[in-house]
Amino acid sequence: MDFDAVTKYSALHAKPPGLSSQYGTAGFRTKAENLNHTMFRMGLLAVLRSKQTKATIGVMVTASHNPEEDNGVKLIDPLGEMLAPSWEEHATCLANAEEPELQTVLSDICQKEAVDLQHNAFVVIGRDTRVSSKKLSQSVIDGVSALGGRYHDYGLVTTPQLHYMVCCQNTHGNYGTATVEGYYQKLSKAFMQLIKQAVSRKDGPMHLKIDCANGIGALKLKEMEHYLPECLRIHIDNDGSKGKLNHLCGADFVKVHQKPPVGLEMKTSERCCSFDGDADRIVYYYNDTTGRFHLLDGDKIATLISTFLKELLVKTGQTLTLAVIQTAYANGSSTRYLEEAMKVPVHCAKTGVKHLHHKAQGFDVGVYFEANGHGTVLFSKAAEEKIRQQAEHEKDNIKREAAKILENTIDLINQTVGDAISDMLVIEAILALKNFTVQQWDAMYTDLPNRQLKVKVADRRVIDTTDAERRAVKPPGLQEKIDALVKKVKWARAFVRPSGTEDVVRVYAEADTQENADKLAHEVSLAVYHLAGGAGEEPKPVV
Ligand code: 16G
Ligand code: MG
Repeated sequence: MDFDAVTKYSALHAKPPGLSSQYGTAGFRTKAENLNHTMFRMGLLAVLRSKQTKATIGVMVTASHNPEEDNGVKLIDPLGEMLAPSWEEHATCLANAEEPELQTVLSDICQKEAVDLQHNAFVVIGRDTRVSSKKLSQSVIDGVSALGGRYHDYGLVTTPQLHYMVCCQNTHGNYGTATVEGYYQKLSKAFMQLIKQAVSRKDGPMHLKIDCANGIGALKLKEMEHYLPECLRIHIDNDGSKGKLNHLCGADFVKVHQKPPVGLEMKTSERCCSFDGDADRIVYYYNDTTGRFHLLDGDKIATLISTFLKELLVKTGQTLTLAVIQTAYANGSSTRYLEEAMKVPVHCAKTGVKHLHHKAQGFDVGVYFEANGHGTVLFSKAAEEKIRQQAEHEKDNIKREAAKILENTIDLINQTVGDAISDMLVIEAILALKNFTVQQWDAMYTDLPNRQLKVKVADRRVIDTTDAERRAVKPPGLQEKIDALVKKVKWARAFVRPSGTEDVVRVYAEADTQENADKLAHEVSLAVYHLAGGAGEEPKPVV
């Protein structure tokens, strides 16, 4: 390893002494002005990871739904999945090493992970539309070059597009062609195959309004529009020409505030959706005839997709395992509907894509979605093979047709990670095939009213949880207090967890009425404030 080159280049991306950060749930995320050294070092780390795995590694520069001033970076592992947890620790060590320690930390990683320094490294890089992203991705490139790695800069891409590229590169084109055109072609072809049947019985085109959070999703959708069939008319709003990134818009805003984004004009019953800033989340919504806003979040999406897949699996006669993976944030109604009405097994994972993804890998067909709209479907290799075989060779017409629909669904889904563009096309195809309006989809079950709050505490690590974050084991007395509060309210459920992306404790409560959910969330917030070292003012009731 040419340490001299590393030292020389590192001086150009020097770490401000004392500054420390952590590779969190979705990589590093902080003010863009403090990220130069982190980016350079993640370029270095990507080279080491590439040499160790003997595969292409991805580096994405984005801070997703955070405000424009922030930025962030995450590494993508060989099959397009999140970076392995042991390497997250290396990432944190490397990012926090003071300049003179840099070489030692790099050597330690090489030794611990038995990195073959002779092996060539290849890194692919992508970035979102933030003003700071261009320069920061250049810092990543400098890091890759300092260690003699080769790279390809995909420039402006959505996060899931870069995950897709990594998977394509490492499967030698089996997953798809590693270009944005390859991505558009793969998805649009599968989409057209899927909706063929539906189109013949539809009267007019399907219309969908899309709030792109003034982010990368708008650019990429505009490119993709030319590949999509006439029957799907998309109307892109918040395309970045006027508004600020993620400001009063985007999937996170709509989900948290349970109201429509600014910058999108919604007519009664019109089907609309929102992407987040890097287009890996999506939520749907509409206004009913009384003007009431209805949100169809990740839980509703998981329900629609898993119901569709289950019906098809039954038709094929294949005995494949299907499960839905949710987090503690999943609305209680969705879990009940899936288990009781649909007879689909549901599992709960800790918050964060990597946890859900990992759990979903344990099934032939694993549907995972966070309530916030991040999710996808994983098909085991064996299941995929069986379905493709059946689609080609099955004699029974009904079974073969069902297998073909499944096959096209597999090709339409981005199995590497949640993908707003891919998820949107899957949802549109399912609605068309089932001849469902957004209202019919919404009516599958009714969400329990719920409320999310944040509480500031001196140190959020005093809270420790178990049972996929549904119960607090620390500080003493907190869970007992929550249990007592929950007991008083009908259909209630509540939990608290330290955020992995912000310096706060998150509180979730659901109950029979909005009033009760708000009250319960507030009371639980007070319990956190008093038992877990609350900072600043006492939490106020929800108004
Ligand atoms: C990140 C995660 C998301 C999770 C959220 C929770 C990825 C790619 N993203 O955005 O899955 O829901 O963090 O944030 O893993 P919190 O810990 O602040 O509640
Ligand atoms: Mg995102």
